[in-house]
Amino acid sequence: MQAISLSRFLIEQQRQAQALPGELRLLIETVARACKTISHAVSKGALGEVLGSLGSENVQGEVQKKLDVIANELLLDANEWGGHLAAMASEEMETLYPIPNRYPKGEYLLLFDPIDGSSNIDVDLSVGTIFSVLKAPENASGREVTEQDFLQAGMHQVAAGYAIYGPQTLLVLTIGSGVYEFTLDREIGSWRMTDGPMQMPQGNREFAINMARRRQWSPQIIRYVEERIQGAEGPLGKDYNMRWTASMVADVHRILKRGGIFLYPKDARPDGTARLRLMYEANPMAFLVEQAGGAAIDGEQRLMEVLPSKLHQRIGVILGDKEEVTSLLRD
Ligand code: AFP
Repeated sequence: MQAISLSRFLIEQQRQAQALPGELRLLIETVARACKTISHAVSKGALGEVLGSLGSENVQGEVQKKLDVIANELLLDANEWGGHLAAMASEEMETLYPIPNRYPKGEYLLLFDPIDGSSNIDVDLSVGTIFSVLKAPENASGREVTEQDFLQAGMHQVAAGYAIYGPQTLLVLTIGSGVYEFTLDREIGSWRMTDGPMQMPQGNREFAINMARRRQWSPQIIRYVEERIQGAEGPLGKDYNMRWTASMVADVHRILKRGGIFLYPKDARPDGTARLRLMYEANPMAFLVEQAGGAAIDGEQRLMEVLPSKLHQRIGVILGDKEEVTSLLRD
């Protein structure tokens, strides 16, 4: 039987026990459609004059790649008129993006990292788009949406997902009842379900961490990694493998498909800086990983219980194999 389309999947989810309100279905279809356009832009590379940097910096103080801005604009343009959103927020924009008054407003908040893994764009490695959906607070209707309305713990997400622009273009998403993967059929421009409900294989001895940052790690992380590098001769008596793609979407997708653990811990120094962003990187990935049977912590607590204090807040991220992640909480 031919793989079912994203539209059919969403309509069937909507029909089952009202698991999917119509406005949320429209939101997901709109984001999925924008990701098709982003995939097309990414795949053009130098021929589409989309590589390289703009010379500007985003709110994170990071050099903006042309595709960061192109993808950001595509997501804003695709979503602002549909009537399903109260506002949007993006890694590439300092403040929230209110829905223009000329368009109807809805009850959802959409947050996204338009291109995650930007440093990989110019060398043709996988990049992706990460998105998270929250409901706007009840009292937000009829007033201007504020940044405070976005500052909800990850457990309140109603949907999350990513597109990964690699050898295939995939969309992986959850609406709280399992994780489903769709592959873009470029011949007809349709997302077709190719996996799901996904359950992350447990016990795969593969860890993902940027080893060059070892001097910033806490003793707990140093011990965790050293024991795995010692392999069969070490205290664990088993060999481990390591991967690091510098694209969270690619690392998380590999973990969802074959297991393992991803670590980007916060620095152990007193200022405790971290790299990854809570609202539109850590939280959506934590939702997906938990829905696929894994675990996600910030180093001390469950990621999806962290109450955000700022829209672009950074946080330590350790996620994947439930046993591997919870072993860090025990140490
Ligand atoms: P960019 O989007 O700036 O390339 O950052 C990607 C990322 O946020 C995440 O996708 C990676 O896991 C992580 O940063 C890579 O960080 P390092 O460059 O320090 O390895």
